[in-house]
Amino acid sequence: PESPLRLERAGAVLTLTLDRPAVLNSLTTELLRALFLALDAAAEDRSVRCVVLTGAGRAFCAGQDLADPAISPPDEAARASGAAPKDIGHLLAHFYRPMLLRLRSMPVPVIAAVNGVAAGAGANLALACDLVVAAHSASFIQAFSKIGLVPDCGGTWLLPRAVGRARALGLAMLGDRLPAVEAERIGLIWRCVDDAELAGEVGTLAARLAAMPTRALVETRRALDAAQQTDLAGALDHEQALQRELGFAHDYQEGVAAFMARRAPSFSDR
Ligand code: T3D
Repeated sequence: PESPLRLERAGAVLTLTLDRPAVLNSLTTELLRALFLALDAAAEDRSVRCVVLTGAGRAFCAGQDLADPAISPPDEAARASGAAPKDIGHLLAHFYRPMLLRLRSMPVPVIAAVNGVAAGAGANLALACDLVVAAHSASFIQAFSKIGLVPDCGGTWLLPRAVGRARALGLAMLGDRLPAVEAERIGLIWRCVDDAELAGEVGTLAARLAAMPTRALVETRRALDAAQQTDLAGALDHEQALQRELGFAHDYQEGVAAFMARRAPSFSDR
């Protein structure tokens, strides 16, 4: 059977495409595992310097596949014969959690190219990426409350940090469709671009990030996340330690040398 995840390489950029367009690229355990393994392999492959995550067809991702036979609730007949209801906690622990932690700790920048609707876990998967670029026709839906659940895939952590408690609660409780242009306006995503320009804009951005000092970019993500849990003095200490470490690295030497010589730098640390 064909893989639900498509992998494409262009130079140092790896594009991962969620590829189940008939069901809006909703996530099965098979797709979640494929995503984890692809991210893990990319993390090991030093020739990869940027990852792009996108969806095939008209959607980015409609979240958990609510009909995945691997986790579907028992039907009436099965329930009558004593089958247990599905254990969503198990699904999260074994498939979502490892995938999301793998994504957030990638040693390279990750771009979400949100080509269409991103709902439920699909929305929070996109928002967990470093830079989120969405097509004008795309939208974000915290669909969880509509089926009696709370935001998962890191949503409870990400949303209030990104847009504040008031907006996070509005989005998560109501589960309304948030158009990409609004998502950009409230600072939930990096950019909203014309549909026809999404692929080109993301390609340019990915190539640009791939040519940048990867280690510095990744430490920037980590430092910003870590700073959420500390006071100013703690953040200053962390900045100082990182700057010290990066100051000994090749990319810094190269960056300064290139600036002085008025030439383009050639970064290689990862
Ligand atoms: O197991 C658990 O519950 C664990 C939970 C984990 C976290 C979650 O992700 S919970 C949230 C799950 N996702 C949703 O609740 C979203 C469900 N989808 C929708 O609300 C709508 O599809 C959209 C708003 C995203 C898009 O609407 P629309 O009108 O553009 O498309 P559609 O007609 O609803 O969907 C097209 C097809 O995709 C359709 O199949 P069909 O009728 O053509 O055969 C639809 O059933 C299928 N589809 C869409 N989303 C899912 C799905 N199939 C399975 N699972 C889905 N999540």
